[in-house]
Amino acid sequence: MLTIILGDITKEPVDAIVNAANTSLLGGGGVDGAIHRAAGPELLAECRTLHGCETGQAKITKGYRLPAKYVIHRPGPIWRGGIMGEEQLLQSCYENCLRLAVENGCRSVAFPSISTGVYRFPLETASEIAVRTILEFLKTHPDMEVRMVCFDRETLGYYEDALKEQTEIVNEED
Ligand code: AR6
Repeated sequence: MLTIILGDITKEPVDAIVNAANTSLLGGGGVDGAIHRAAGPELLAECRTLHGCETGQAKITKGYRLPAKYVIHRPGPIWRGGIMGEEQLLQSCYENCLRLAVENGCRSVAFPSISTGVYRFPLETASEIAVRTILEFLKTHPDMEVRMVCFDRETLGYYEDALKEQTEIVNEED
């Protein structure tokens, strides 16, 4: 099941939350900063042992002081006008995180809106890619619970519209 909510991902009591990280894995602003603040210094200490993460890779750590058991760290693509394969990169970002969650026995995963903050990926395209990729994954993992946690109402609106559109497409195909 996919649910779209307004909220703060650091408060989500799920098996894993996804961090829109950068390749250093040593923290930053936005959701990354919020996750590190809420998890405490032990998270940064574990991240230091991972020696970064290339764009295209995802790495998992414990959640420490977070309600979530794990954090999946995944740098999203930086938007460079759409000519650098950003759309495909964003899709693989959601796919990698979901695969890593399954490999670690997670049944519930929460995502932030990856790349649509500092990395400036347009919300309309990002929300369409995220929702389509998650719904595709759920076809083969129907017991998994996936939450998109939007931090502001504008973002929430885009993801809700994308879910509505994708659901209508699926219904038309039936
Ligand atoms: N819960 C849920 N979503 C949040 C939260 C929160 N607590 N805080 C912010 N957001 P961004 P990016 C939303 O910039 O574009 C960092 O410095 C935010 O409103 O965090 O992938 C990293 O270290 C926006 O909708 O991530 C990287 O350097 C969304 O999360 C870089 O930013 C993503 O915004 C990554 O940029």
